[in-house]
Amino acid sequence: MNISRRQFVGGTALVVISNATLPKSLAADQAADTREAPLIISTWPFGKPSNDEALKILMSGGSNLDAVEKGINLAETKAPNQSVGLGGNPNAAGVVQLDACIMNGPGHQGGSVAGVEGVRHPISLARRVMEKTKHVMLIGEGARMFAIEEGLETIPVDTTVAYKKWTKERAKSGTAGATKKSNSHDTIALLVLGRDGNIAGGCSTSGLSGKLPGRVGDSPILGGGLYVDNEVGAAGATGIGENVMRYCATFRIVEYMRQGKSPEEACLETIRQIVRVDPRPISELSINFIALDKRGRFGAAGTDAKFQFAVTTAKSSEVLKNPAISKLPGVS
Ligand code: SD4
Repeated sequence: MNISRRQFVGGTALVVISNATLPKSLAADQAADTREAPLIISTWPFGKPSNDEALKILMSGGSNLDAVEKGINLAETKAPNQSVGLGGNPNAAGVVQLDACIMNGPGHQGGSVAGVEGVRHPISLARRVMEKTKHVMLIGEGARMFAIEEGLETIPVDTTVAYKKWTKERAKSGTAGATKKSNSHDTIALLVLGRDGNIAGGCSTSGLSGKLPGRVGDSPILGGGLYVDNEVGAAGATGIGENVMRYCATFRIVEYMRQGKSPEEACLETIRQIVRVDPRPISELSINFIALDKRGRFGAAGTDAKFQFAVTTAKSSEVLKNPAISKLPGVS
């Protein structure tokens, strides 16, 4: 990506920094044709504390997978967002159903859980599926039972804070459900290029608010919300899952990088392709991507002007604005 023209955001306040004052570390990372690792990128400003946690894990000798899991665990517990973990948005029936997946570059391993209720850390559950079963994906009650078997933290579904909040809101507004336009969506996708040159990634969400019970989005789908290929790079997604998973969008991004495109250009080209084919106007697609490659380059692009992502290296940790918005047709 053309880092020299990017706008940076610090904390919650928006700060536009001139070219001359861009953080040298990130600019240098991007200019170098050699790998700068570790490199961690994630979706949204609330990804930054997760990146920082992941970096801490890596620096203290943890594995790339540990960094992904523990980083995302933080968002699942603490982040000031409404759509990761049990504090996330409930479905149309007022129940929080969580989706997550994880991939490890070496061995091309993947694990995933979908529509799981009452499990504090779905990313940890996805990792257990990957490491402890012969399967890739568990859903619903089966996934919950496996979480209990594995000793992961679970809570009774109908006593979640979110459930109470949701029912209160529903009483106030009269309606809440899948027929109403979703009003909020945030998901953490977090990608790690480790010092060993290997890549890992994860994605965790409660999905779109007011989704139909049983609806599964892109976030637990390998090639949808997340894709890792250890030969090339990795990509993650946030936005309206239906508009991501129909196109295997993160898989496409990685394949574009395999063909030589930079991470940003790979994200952009994937969006352009979707925009060409999809009957929806670009302003309604809500598809946002992050990517990194094996060389230590990163990039992002999205159709949402408000999309932001966090980038962390040993030298700096930043929240960046959607850098490519102006490079897409018809986006304002
Ligand atoms: C989903 N992609 O369930 C997720 C939601 C999301 O920002 O990313 N929101 O469709």
